[in-house]
Amino acid sequence: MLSKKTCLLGAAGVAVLLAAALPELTAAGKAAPAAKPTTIDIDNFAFTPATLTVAAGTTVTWKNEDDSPHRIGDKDGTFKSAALDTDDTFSHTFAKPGEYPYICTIHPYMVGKIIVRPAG
Ligand SMILES: [Cu+2]
Repeated sequence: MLSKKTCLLGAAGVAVLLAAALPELTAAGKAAPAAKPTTIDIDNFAFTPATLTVAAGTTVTWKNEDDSPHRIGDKDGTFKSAALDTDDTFSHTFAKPGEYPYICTIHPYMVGKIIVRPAG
């Protein structure tokens, strides 16, 4: 009787240990990519890359490599830069998943899109 009881407790104990260990391993594996900054070059009146997919929480930086000023803004007003002169940068952190089409508000034919996936 005693040995049977001990065996049952042992199986339950292993299950508890596994349940405690697995979420930690999963979280550690997915934490790294979200913190990586990402840069979009503005060159020759175009955004490169034109479409960028990032994890939620990622900070995206635009850098103006043109001699002409550019000003970034999305259609919903979520983010908006000042006019960027040559070598100026603008950064925005995308906290919420979704699609964010944007343009250069000085040259509206310049279009780009940020796609934000849920973190993890
Ligand atoms: Cu422009």
